[in-house]
Amino acid sequence: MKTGIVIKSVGSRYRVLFSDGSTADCLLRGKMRVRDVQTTNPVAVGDNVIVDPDRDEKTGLITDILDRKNYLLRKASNLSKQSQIIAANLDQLLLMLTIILPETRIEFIDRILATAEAYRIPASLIFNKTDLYGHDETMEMENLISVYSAIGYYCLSLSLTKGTGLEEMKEIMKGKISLISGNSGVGKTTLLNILDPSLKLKTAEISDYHKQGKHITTFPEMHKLPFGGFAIDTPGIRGFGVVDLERNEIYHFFPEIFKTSKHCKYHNCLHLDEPGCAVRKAVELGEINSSRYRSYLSILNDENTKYR
Ligand SMILES: Nc1nc2c(ncn2[C@@H]2O[C@H](COP(=O)(O)OP(=O)(O)O)[C@@H](O)[C@H]2O)c(=O)[nH]1
Ligand SMILES: [Mg+2]
Ligand SMILES: [Zn+2]
Repeated sequence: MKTGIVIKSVGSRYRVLFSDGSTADCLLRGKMRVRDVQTTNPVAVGDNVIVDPDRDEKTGLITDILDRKNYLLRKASNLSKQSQIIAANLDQLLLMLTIILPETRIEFIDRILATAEAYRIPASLIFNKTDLYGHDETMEMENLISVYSAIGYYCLSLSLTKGTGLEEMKEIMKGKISLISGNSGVGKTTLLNILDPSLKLKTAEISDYHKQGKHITTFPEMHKLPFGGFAIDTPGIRGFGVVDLERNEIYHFFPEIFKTSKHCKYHNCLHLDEPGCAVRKAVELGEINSSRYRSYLSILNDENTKYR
């Protein structure tokens, strides 16, 4: 028996990396107890698994999954009740975004951050393509950096084309399992290729964005970084729904709203139009950013948000 970490799913097989650097493509043992029947994939990248290797050690059977520190889910499809585990045991989520080409919507940022909070995964904001920014874009980035750092999110600006910010980027990724998320076209794959030139992953031309289908079912792959740690790219994943939340729980995942909510008159305040709501007051006073509050309302009122 050996312990390893799942780095890729290949059909019904899972590629497992062992501490000596070797890998094996493994099937799940038929009788393996699967804890969560609501997911389409019982094993995901980042899972630590016990493997019973075959003779040649190139294949084997996964006989058990070790307890997960955390995991991220997305709904398998809009109609499905099932969800897919995107990845497990994440140390951090790095949300890559760009002010232009493409423009990243604030609500998209806040949805991803709230999801990370819900799954207790520390998140940082990585602003890429700064080489394309003029005065207005730079101002907008600085504004977002001040909003999000005040809440407690680490922010970094980057130009992968010029290489600025790259050393800081390596520093925060070193020795950790990082999920790189963000809209298509922001530079996620470019980053991985720079961190490990041997990967030679395919990057997309900007004109290709619209060609990307809505229901790409590719599974994420985990790449070992030459300086230690792993990075998971999320191709075709446009965002992850905030799944399995109570309606009155959403604001827990907006740290600054949660903090202020302790001063609301009613303990079950949803911060809509209840009397004595400290959150609304803080928004009026500019202590809570109004776009963050709008994102909160939008998640709360989104019929696609699945409530328990
Ligand atoms: N100008 C500029 N272009 C970049 C930068 N980083 C990536 N790109 C380009 O943006 C496009 C999309 O990058 P890609 O890595 O495929 O994005 P992904 O969809 O997030 O994986 C490619 O043409 C890259 O060459 C950057 O810092 N500046
Ligand atoms: Mg990509
Ligand atoms: Zn309130």
